[in-house]
Amino acid sequence: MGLGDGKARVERMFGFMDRFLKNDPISLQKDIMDHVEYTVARSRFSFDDFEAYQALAHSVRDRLIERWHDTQLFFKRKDPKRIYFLSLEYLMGRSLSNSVINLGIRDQYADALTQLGFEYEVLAEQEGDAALGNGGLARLSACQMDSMATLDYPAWGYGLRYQYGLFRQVILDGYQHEQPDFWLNFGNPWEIERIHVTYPVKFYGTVHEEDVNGVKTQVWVPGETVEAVAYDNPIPGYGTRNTITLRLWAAKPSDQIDMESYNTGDYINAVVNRQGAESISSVLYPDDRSHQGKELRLKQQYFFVCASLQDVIRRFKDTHDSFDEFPEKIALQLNDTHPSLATAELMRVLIDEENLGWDKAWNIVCKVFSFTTHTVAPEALEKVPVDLMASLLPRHLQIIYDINHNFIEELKKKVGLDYNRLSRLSIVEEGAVKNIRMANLAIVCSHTVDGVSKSHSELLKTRVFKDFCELWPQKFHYKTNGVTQRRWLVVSNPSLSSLISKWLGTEAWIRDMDLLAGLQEHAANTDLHEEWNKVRQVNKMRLAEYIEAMSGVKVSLNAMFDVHVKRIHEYKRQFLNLLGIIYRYDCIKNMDKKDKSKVVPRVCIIGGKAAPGYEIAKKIIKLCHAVAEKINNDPDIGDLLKLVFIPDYNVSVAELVIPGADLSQHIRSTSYCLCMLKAFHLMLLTCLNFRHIILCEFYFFFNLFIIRISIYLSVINTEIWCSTAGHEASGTGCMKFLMNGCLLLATADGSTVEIIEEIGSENMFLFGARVHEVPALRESSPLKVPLQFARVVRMVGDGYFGFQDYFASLCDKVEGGNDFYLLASDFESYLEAQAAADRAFVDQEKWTRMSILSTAGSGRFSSDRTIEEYAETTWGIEPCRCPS
Ligand code: B1H
Repeated sequence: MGLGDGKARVERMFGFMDRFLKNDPISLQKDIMDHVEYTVARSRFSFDDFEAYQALAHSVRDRLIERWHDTQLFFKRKDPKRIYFLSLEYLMGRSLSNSVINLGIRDQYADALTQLGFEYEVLAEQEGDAALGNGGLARLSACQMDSMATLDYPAWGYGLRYQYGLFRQVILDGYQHEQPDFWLNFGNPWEIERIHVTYPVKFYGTVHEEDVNGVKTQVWVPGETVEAVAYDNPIPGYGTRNTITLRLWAAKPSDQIDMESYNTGDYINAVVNRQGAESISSVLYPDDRSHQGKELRLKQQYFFVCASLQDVIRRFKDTHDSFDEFPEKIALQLNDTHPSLATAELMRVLIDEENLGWDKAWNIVCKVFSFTTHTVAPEALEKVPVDLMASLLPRHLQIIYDINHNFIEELKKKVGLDYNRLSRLSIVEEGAVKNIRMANLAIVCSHTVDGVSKSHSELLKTRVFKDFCELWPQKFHYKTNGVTQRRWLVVSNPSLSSLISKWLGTEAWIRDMDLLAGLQEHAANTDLHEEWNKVRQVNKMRLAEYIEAMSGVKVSLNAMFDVHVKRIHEYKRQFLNLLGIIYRYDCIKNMDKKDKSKVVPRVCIIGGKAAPGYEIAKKIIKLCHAVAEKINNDPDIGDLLKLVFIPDYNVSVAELVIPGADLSQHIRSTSYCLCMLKAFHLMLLTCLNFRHIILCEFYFFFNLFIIRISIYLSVINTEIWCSTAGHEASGTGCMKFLMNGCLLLATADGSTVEIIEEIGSENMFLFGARVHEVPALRESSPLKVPLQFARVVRMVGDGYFGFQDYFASLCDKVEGGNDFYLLASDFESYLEAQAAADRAFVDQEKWTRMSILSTAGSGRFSSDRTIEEYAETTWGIEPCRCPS
């Protein structure tokens, strides 16, 4: 017999309130052991570390669920304006340590486990990473979720539950190999499958016009239906009961059975074809920024926005009768262009399903969307071929055309018949292949467009979205990225965190990072120096052990740990780092004994994944191994220089590496103009296929001008530099190192510009051209390739490290005027910055002061600050704190 209905049932349920879980060691032990027996289904007399981890994770999950239910109920009752964050990627890493820290029960768990005969740290290490994203953009989403929960915002994250996350990197003989990431194979205690929360998502088919009550109506008859199933990941805030939801969608075959295929007698094939639906959420695309035109990628994008919007609208309709209130209650954030189909989808739902009519629907759409762009290069902006859109989403294509038509008509009233300008602003790109420009769609439909750093914002205004910024200057803003100090200090560097709290006399900085500035007044205190160095040395020891376990290389703790970890990309210039290491090796090799005694010992650590199809990036990884092989086995070098590659760099490896770094490199190229030149050439090629007469005439004259400039630049072999306009929109790795007291060796672009403002250039090692040097550089043509640079490149090219043929194309990239990322011209200033780092390192007092000032100046780079700015100026939402 059930509990009955209605009020009686609720009252009966409240009778169970005292069942809330307790956090004393005995209760925790009992819960863990219950999970060993009933969830993991192992005997309590025989279970291993992984099974203990699973039981532990489930007991933490129970506590998360309690808070999560309370929070969701509270939000429902209060009905505040909500933010829905749409992102195709989240790099969550591990959840256990983060959860127990945010729940405030880490020490209780550690005690409980000790009494059971287990070590908390050992069990925490059992967890694999959730790697549903590529790099900076995806980790940013994860950090921002943590901040939204901590700051009590009524927020939901939406994304895709990929069956396979980012590939695992395996190194064999120094070459990268990719293996699938079977992250769900052993279950995932951090998610809750919501089998009752499912929505149909439709694709393909045709659109025809029908007369409905005298009104001409477009009717979409889709050809395929797939079911989206929700998986909820509770995200706990720190210092609050609030626990928000990251809802990820998995694709399942639809229940709507296609009887015809079954009736044809081909039962087996009919069943197998149904399973094909699951491929939509099967795999994360590795970022090589070239998914354009891929049907599955577009399907993923639509699948996730369609399911998310159905969910948002269903929740809204639960408590509201009219759509008039929609914009007051809902903010939808587009994380880059990947979810920008949500704009057309919301239009479709409001017009075709809710019958609001175009004007009302458009009015709502324009008020709810905001868009963050993470892109620097115009040619990297996402485009979808019209043909593909027409086949997969025919109704959406119509809507996009209508949005564009209205926009262009309005534009004509404003700017007249300036066809060149109209064509640049248009959502539809004309040409041999017609494309939908997803960024233009997102901008036209959003009330606010944000960049991710101050310098990125300049770039948006002056280059990437110049036309749009001139048209709608009030729309464009920026919110400098940040990272969460909970993950990147409290979880990953507990001893430094305790030390900071001790010297500040409070733990309040964990929710208010600006308080770290209080360390400045102790920056010269010798007691703090001693404690600071002790903590840092222990972290270096942990990293050294890891290096030895991974690569067999023993490293000296007296050496400077110089770390360069991020995705491998030419613009991130790991090759420049390697050439610098070769130069250092060559110098040491040619030194006499006396000079050798003055060398500051270094351990150079490089890590990162190359996109599977990115040949040059893969060669850089191989070169790193080839150079390491030579250096690490050279008896003339000993501990003066070591080079190690850390395989399969991911969030949990970062948590170990970052606290152990003395110096970290953020040395991306700051040249932008050459990139523009490439874009102009692309435009030229596009123009050759242009059918539109007026545009073609314009492009003809325009391109004559461009060709002349190109020839001029290549003849005089000069590069135009502009250090505020780089290849990195922001960069967030540097912020994690900064807050851990690691010194930065960097170029002045992206977020580094703002780090300089916070800690001063005297506390970093900067190199590369600066803004005020640009005019002089323009005149100093032709630029000479430094001799040392030519020499080290030749060492690689001539086979000093073996694999001569294999590395030839890598050398070609920087020799003979092909040096697109300006390695040669930055080489001397790079070596000078490295030498300055050496000098500072031997002056321990100076180094420690710089290290403390780095942490002290990192307050601005908390994602809490970023999220507060979004909440106040873009989303218009207020905190909604669930009572404890
Ligand atoms: C960033 C991406 C990105 N910008 C396409 N753009 C992708 C683009 O799989 N894809 O198709 C994946 C990722 N990622 C990064 O965002 C910027 O390069 C960084 O500078 C920035 O710090 C980060 C977060 O804003």
